[in-house]
Amino acid sequence: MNTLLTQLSIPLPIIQAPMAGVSTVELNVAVSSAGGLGSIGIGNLDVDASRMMIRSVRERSDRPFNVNLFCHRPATEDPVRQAAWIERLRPHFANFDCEPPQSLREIYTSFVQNEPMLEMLLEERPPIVSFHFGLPPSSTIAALKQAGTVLLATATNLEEAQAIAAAGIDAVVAQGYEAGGHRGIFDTSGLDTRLGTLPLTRQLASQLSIPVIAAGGIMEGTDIAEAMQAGASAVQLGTAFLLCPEAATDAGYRQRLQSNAAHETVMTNTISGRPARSLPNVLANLCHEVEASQVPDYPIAYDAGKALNAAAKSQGNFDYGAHWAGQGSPRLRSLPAAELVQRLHQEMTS
Ligand code: FMN
Repeated sequence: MNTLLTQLSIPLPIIQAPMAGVSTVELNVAVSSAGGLGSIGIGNLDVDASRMMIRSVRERSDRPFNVNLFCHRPATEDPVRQAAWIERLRPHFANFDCEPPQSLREIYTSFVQNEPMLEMLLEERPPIVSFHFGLPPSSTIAALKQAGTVLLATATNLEEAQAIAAAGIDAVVAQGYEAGGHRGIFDTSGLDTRLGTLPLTRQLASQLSIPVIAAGGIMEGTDIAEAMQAGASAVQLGTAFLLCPEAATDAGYRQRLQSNAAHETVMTNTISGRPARSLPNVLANLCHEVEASQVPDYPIAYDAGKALNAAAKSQGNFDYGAHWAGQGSPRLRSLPAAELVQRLHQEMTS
């Protein structure tokens, strides 16, 4: 018996990854209605916008859904590094006749120190909450569990997964190096073992007593079957949903996902300040020129990246976007989300 599916109250072992800024209420509802688990990412939103998004999901569906938060170590201000980063980007802004911002700020508040966000969650009581980049304080975990919330958290290695299990989290998302978007690694200054999805899933499933959800490079039903064979109780797919009409993927992003760029994803920290797998573009590729230590902390660097992308996009240039995408991108399918979930289910069982 798959206890995770019982815990999550879903029939299919398919989770649509939370993708802050890209996964919409519509995507969530379509996936949940098809029997998977839809997720919304609120790591980039303030309390009011998060509450509205949760309520909007509830108005459209009575299915379970997942709400995802960022638990990164709060950024350390470094005025010298930040000023140098602004200067490095100045010529790129000049390409669009724009001045860079005079200073950069921490654009997202980490959930590890966001008491009002916790209060909102305790009031709204979403059925499932997941954490990326680390864990919140144990008092926060206890309060959410007390409210009956099922908790999930991302791990990229065994040590993180063991910390997640020890903290009382219900299931771990095993995020392989293939995965699109931000790497959930807790400490970006430490060693990154860069384990692929299947080896990581096997390792965690054999070492932990909590269920494992495999994430990274899963695009087709056969990938799901393989991940389950490796010990996963469910899978989490992000990139696979990027071309769904319900996703907020913009036109430039969609176009690049369907180009040769999809074959050349890069793990870069120059867009946001944290390693993330992206389609190659001018901003992503800066990681080949600079030392990681030259890039401001996450999400301070993201403030500059977003400003530069806005300047470029306003002139029809898509070379500076946060075009997160996994190694599975060349196998992307452009289908409505419910149809994609049905197709994945058929493929995994045939
Ligand atoms: N994971 C999170 O926990 N929170 C996020 O907000 C988030 N945003 C993402 C945005 C995009 C566009 C993508 C592609 C992934 C994002 N991820 C996020 C990572 C996913 O949770 C998941 O680990 C990843 O998508 C799995 O690999 P795949 O993209 O190859 O399916």
